[in-house]
Amino acid sequence: MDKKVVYSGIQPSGSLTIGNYIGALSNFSELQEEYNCLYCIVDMHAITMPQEPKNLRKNTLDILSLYLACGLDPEKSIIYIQSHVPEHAELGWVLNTIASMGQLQRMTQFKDKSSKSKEVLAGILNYPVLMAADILLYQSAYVPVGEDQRQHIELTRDLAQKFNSRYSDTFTIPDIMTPKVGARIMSLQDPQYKMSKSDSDENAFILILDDENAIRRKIKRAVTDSEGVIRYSTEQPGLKNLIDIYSSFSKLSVEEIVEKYKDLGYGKFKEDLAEVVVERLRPVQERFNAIRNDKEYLEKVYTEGAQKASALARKTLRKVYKKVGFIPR
Ligand code: AQP
Repeated sequence: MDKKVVYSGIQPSGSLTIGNYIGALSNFSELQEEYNCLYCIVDMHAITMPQEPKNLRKNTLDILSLYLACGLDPEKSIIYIQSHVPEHAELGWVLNTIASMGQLQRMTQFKDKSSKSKEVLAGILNYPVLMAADILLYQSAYVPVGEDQRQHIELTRDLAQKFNSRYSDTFTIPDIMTPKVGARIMSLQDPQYKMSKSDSDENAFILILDDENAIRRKIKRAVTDSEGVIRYSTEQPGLKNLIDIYSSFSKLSVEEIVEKYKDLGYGKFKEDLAEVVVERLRPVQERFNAIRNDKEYLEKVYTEGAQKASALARKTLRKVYKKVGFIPR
């Protein structure tokens, strides 16, 4: 029997944070054995916020290199760049014709991002429809993403069900797949907001590619509280977030971490946490450095990836076009 399909993507809208790593990227490689996986670099999503073209190109190849550095294997998974597969935009258009404005305007990400921009662009509103197209094109069963994407996966399911009931069964209804710990890593400076790569305060996030000194400095400066006691509680959101990061980056459970540090101060806890993060990221950074300058290899990976993805995407799109009544060429 064919394996089920897993689909995920990351926007090249900046350098990746440990939030992106813990919530999504670090879970990708182990899924390769059990599922047919597609991992995309979603550059068409990235341009829904202004991007410097030179940076977009650099970030796209950085993420591709990070995918490979984190153990994604182009022999096992399809690794590609979204704009290389035009079927995403084509299915996105069809889905836009069944998506309701009200539902799109209720999306938290739309509300957050549009409240921060002077001009509200249509791309931000339509972002989740394109994301639904990404997922549905490949008949995906599971989508490994962080908790912040739950609402978008719900919308994807709604659009798939709407299309299936209007035109007969076409799309697999996907499920979200989130990690048990670390599905929502928060800002180190203001733990009521999620850690985001586009945060203007660089102390709010740790980048996967940050050097050792930066990692230690940012953890030292991370906001905690004046309680001075190591507990895992919503009343100490800064500390709770740091415990989540510790647990995700080590083999220790939240309970084991609390037990280990309960009589030690925040200083010792932060020092050890920094060590754990540095050591966990070191091999990823080393592999990244070895891959990033091999332009020929990167080009081979994304070219072959796009060919494989396109063949699968065409199959679904052909069905969709036929069902809505378009005349085949
Ligand atoms: N703070 C987070 N905790 C856990 N998971 C997270 N993800 C993002 N932030 C966190 C997950 O990372 C994957 C890729 O995200 P994305 O780049 O496609 O978009 P995003 O969710 O909008 O991420 P950012 O970092 O906040 O980007 P910007 O600042 O450009 O908007 C997704 O699986 C996401 O859940």
